[in-house]
Amino acid sequence: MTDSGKEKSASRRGFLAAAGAGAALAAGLGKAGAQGAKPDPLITDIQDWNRYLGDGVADRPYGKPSAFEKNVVRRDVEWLTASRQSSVNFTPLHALDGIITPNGLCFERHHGGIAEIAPDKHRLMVHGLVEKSLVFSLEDLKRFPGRMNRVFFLECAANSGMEWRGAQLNGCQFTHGMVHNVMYTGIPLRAVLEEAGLRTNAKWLLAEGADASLMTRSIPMEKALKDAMLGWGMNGEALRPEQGYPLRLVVPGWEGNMWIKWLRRLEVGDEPWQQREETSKYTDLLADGRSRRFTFIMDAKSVVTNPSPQAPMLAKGPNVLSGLAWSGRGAITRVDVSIDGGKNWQTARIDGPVLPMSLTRFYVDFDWNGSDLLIQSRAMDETGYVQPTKDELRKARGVNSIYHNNGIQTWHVKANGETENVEVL
Ligand SMILES: Nc1nc2c(c(=O)[nH]1)N[C@H]1C(S)=C(S)[C@@H](COP(=O)(O)O)O[C@H]1N2
Ligand SMILES: [Mo]
Repeated sequence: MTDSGKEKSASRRGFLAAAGAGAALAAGLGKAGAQGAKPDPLITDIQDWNRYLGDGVADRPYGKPSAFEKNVVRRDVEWLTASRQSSVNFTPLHALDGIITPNGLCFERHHGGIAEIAPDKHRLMVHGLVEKSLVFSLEDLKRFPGRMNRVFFLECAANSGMEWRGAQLNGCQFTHGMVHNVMYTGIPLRAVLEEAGLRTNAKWLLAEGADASLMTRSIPMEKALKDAMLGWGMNGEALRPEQGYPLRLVVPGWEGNMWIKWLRRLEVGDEPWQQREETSKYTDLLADGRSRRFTFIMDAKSVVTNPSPQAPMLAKGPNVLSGLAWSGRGAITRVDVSIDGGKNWQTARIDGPVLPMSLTRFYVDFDWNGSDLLIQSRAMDETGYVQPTKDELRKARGVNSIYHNNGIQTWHVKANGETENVEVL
């Protein structure tokens, strides 16, 4: 990206030559390898794993990542994870690729800790403005027709919330890691509502969790009937306890708080309930003291995950810039990347499935000549919405809020490869 096309193809050849020197050398192709230095000769010696038998299948009934991946974990920020009354950790976005978040790495946000629920003791009640109140077991729900599998992102409205007043946390795990993207298995929420029979004045739905926080949110009936799901599966297996086992509400494209975990009750009503989580919390206080009401949809957003503060640039020459884009209004249509703080932009290459309301992966293959970079990405979605700058957002909303910060992120790559969270003024 910084070099001419001629230089680019020359050094690309150099890299391929080094990589072709032997499969056993591949592991040594870190920092030095990409620059063409000789790999450590010891790596070509016969190793223990080549000499001794490994574990058998009985040793690992449920597989775990390699011990060498032990740093790829959810992390929290000490001052943000005060207690079990309110806790949050973050997805290690900088260490992942593709669009699916592995189940054990999905960020968690709990308002009363993790409920450990025996599935045979769990029930879902549907009542209120319905023809007949119903109570379902999990097995009842699994017998409903119309089972479906859908990939959706879930983003907490507070994601990037610490960045409203300026660059704050050093790592995309912390600035953008309150998002995950998995394939849900379940049934349309519509199916159980229709089974109960909606009365004509049924306009809103209250969803309640079975955890200690009794999390409750009001959801417009229109959304509930359109694409919301009752989900029990996550990437092919049961939901994890952290994600609401055995049943959670899936509200595609809408703020994470509405995706009630450990879902136990659905009440049908004719107006919103004005619960704590939709009045004093999860509303955006504007500069003039008024609040935006019901900011349900997560607007288009993107972030460069590599390089980023926890994944700095390791070598000059060929590099793969990578990132994620998503929109609560539909599919991502384009992502632009800048390396000069937003003066010039180029369109990134999108790879992998492009699904509505799902994380979407983008890449820019480029050569780094060792100069300072100010890296940004800008997402566009199928409604024509363009991700704004942080200053544009501040002009419209002030800096009181912590929610719905989808402004453009800047990473400063220094000559030594170190990468920092900054803002371009
Ligand atoms: N029952 C219940 N549902 C809940 C919560 C909770 O604390 N209890 N937290 C909400 C919030 S604020 C978010 S952002 C998402 C987080 O989902 P996750 O833990 O799967 O990432 O769940 C939502 N659903
Ligand atoms: Mo949240």
